[in-house]
Amino acid sequence: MKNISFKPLKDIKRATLLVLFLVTLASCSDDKPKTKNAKDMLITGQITADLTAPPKVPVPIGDRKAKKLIVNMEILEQEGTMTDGVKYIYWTFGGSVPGSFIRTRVGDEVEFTLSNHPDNKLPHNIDLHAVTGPGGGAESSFVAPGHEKTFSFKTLNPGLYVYHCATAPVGMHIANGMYGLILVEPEGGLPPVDKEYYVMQGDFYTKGANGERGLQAFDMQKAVNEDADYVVFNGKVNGLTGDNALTANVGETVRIFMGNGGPNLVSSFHVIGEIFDRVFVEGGTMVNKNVQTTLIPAGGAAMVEFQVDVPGTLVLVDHSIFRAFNKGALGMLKVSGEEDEKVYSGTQMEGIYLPEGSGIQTMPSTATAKEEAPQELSLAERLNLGKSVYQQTCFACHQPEGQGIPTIFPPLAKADYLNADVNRAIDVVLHGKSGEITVNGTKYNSVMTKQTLTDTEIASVLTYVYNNWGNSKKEVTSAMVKSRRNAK
Ligand code: HEC
Ligand SMILES: [Cu+2]
Repeated sequence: MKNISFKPLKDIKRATLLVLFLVTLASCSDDKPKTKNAKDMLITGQITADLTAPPKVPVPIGDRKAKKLIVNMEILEQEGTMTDGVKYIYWTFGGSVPGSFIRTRVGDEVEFTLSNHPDNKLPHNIDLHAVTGPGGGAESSFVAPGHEKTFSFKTLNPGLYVYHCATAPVGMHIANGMYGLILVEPEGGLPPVDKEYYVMQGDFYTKGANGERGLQAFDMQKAVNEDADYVVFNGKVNGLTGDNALTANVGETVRIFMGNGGPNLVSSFHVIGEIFDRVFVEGGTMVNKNVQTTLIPAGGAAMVEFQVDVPGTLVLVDHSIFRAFNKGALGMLKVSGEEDEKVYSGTQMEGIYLPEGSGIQTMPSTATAKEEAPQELSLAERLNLGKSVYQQTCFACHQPEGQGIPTIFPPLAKADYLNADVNRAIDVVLHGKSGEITVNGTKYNSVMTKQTLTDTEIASVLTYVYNNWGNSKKEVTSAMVKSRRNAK
């Protein structure tokens, strides 16, 4: 079974021969999917690997011969931004999360030098899933701050592999961002495409809840409980949106080298508005076609390829969908070019895929609920009714204790905006609110939809809000709401 190439079949005779061959192959039990003789493949010369930070990847290997490939990687522990106002100390391979992309071919002899920057606090190492050998290199690469370690390995199996730190506590090192991808191209290289990108999902666990400001420490207990505060692409919320969005032109074929560092969660990787033409399942050799969502295990990867046919914004998500809209697992691929009404004729929308509440929400133009003659309730009655109104409507955005979600939903607890002007607060609930406002020193530029509530309900909910969470204890009556409603 040497040098078989699958050329288009020209006649029945060849087809019969092929069937016979396949039957023989299937019965050949010791067949290994390894590239033949990768172990003995000759090395011609030496080059230094060009490493890239995500979402970039190094240039394709093409048909270059197997070589000695020098890889120099430096570990850096550094502060970065998880999301607006939230900082995190990331531990990185090469200064990025995920770490630098390594591109090799089968038969390469990789000489890997791992250095641990002198300013770092901890020892680290690397376990490359592309290595055949105990620990994937972990033992040989264990390195203290200010030192470096070198080890060599031969790439035997083509595929897309995860690498990660494996220093105890292993989960913590991975949770802090210590993972990346190494691609081992098959003999002759991968089929050429127009655009290649590097994306990795990861889950993060912080002492504070999602969005809580300041420098957030790693939370071991939440990590053990697999209760992630952030699930993100390329190390942070909005790592692939806005200026960081991926790009392509209509007609181009895009290949995403998609990995999942975990440490805990598996990814149901999906691109809203596309179908994967080809998926190299689990980063291996098997190709599946016409796939909507592909599962990427923690510590696993896949190569997905698709041609983009129409302009617009495609949205990358983990289809465990709360992770996408509430924890950050959302990225964008902006496709420019000519419309093709044959393929898609709908309207283009992208804002709706921003975090919940800050995206496009139209202000309903229907009138708010009416009541014949607003009744005036006692303070106790208003507090009671107000609490239930709050728990049915307001709390979804402003949160159970009025604490809000930084930069998305302003707080109502100890809120200077609320306490400064009661009529303005009534107007917000009556008519909704959009545009920039500053609450307790933080800017919000979002949309609160008009609330469909009666005057009595509005009076009650505002009285409840004013009389809780350190607010000014004002009372709002139905008559006050009524006069604002009629004020125009
Ligand atoms: C769909 C989410 C949502 C719901 C539900 C909601 N709000 Fe808001 N609210 C917002 C957003 C967003 C803003 C800021 C609007 C802006 O940026 O201009 C806001 C602003 C406010 C403000 C002014 C800013 C502040 O923090 O003082 C008040 C008061 C307020 N909301 C009260 C309420 C009350 C009371 C309810 C329930 C009856 C409610 N909201 C329901 C999203 C919501
Ligand atoms: Cu480490």
